[in-house]
Amino acid sequence: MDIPTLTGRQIKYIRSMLDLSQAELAARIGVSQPTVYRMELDPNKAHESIPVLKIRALADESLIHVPDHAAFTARALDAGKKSLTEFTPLQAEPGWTPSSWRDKPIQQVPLFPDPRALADVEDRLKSWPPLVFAGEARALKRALGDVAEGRGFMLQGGDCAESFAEHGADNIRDFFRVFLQMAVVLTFAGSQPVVKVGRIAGQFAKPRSSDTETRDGVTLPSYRGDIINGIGFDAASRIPDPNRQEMAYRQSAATLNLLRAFAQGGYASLDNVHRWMLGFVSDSPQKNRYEALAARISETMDFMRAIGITAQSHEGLRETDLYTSHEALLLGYEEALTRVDSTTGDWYATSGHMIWIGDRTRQEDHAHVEYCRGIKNPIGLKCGPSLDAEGLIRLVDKLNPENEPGRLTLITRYGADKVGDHLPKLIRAIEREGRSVVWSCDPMHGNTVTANGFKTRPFERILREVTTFFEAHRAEGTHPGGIHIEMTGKNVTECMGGARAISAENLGDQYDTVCDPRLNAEQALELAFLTAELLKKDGAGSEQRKAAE
Ligand SMILES: [Co+2]
Repeated sequence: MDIPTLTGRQIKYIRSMLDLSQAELAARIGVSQPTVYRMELDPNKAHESIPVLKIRALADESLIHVPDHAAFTARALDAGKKSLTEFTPLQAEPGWTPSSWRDKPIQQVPLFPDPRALADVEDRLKSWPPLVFAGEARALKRALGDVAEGRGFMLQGGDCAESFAEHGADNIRDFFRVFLQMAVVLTFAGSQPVVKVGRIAGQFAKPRSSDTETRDGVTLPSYRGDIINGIGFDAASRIPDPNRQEMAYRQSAATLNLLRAFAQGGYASLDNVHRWMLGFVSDSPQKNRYEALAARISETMDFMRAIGITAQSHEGLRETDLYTSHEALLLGYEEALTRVDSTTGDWYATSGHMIWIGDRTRQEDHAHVEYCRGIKNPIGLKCGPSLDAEGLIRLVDKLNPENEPGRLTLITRYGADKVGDHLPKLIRAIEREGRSVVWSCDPMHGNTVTANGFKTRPFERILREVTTFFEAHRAEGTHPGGIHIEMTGKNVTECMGGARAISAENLGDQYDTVCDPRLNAEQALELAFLTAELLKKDGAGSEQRKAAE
């Protein structure tokens, strides 16, 4: 008897005809998903094994005719290389599943030495409770829908990357306090409702420009964030360890628990607006400014109390909504936490309320876009200088085909010198096509320079990018909907400038970040005041426009 063989390409063909993910096919033939992944890896390699017999049997059962391997190749040779990608149904769009990204090309994947250990961790995570709930993600999408329509402002911020070492109650409290102060400044000085989204409780994975790092002739895998490997420059730290995903999950759960308590347990009550300043450096340049604003808020609260509206009787004065977000980079982890919402039957990422796609992983036919198109959470898309208007519209088609307000936030990150050239083109394309998006400005990632041996960001450039972002939107008649910043509640010296004028020489004083330089508490608050002024001007501008119409 002839032993049947199948090539990687034939196996993928059969699987796409059966409309199964790699994990689903694996379950049908009694092997692990990595086994199927490996069989499909080389399209030209022939396999003969019990699993292959079973795949054959599945194809026969479903009356699937499997073309000879040579037929695929001949067709491809016939029509040139390009037609191979058009040769259905190999590349046909099968239905989305939480694992359908595994069939796509992917960037920024760590190489786990033991795929079985990785699969075991992912299986365990699948049985663990969701970190956030679908209803909360929908509430955030509604709030962002208002921002997309010009009502409100989104404040998104937190660490570049969270770390296992910095996980402490003080860090979380300090972040929350400064974030709340910023929100209050934007709400009262900018006269806008503010949607608060932390870059927290899940922001652990980092894209890198190189897979390896070499020091003194030693080459090791690059540090990719605490969820993947350790920052120490030794082999034991740098080899990707799947068990770190469980640590990241547990740290996210603990962080979220404390944030929920702060947001709803009374700390966030506007009655405490003065107390949030406690612990802030007493000679801070922002102190007087903030105290003056806090005094105005207290006066307003006194007035409201006099007419019977108190923090005790009104939830909105007593509690706040704080949402979580992170870059959805490590898709195996995201997949394991993707759950069906029992009330709607839709799939949601439950690793955070909002997730975003990074500038390095936004290729429209690749894995990260594939994963994000199928979940219903609000999604962010980082837009850098390499994204042109046509490419953006194709991505918007994929990620928000129903044009749902609040579904998609475009987070632009150009650098102070480039934003004025690039942003208007994207705004015009979105306006011309009538797409609903939230426009947010990331003034951090395009403004990184090196000074005195440190990676840093000049505050002046950060502010200039935000200002130009507002001006571009004012010129196009669109709504500057938010800012996305890297910040900490601590008094670090990582970004230069600000009212206290941190110099290149000061950078070494307290340079703590495990990744990119962050705004410290004073700089973050200063940015909030300056942004509030821009918002106020913008609000006045749009009223004048309306009056003129
Ligand atoms: Co960063």
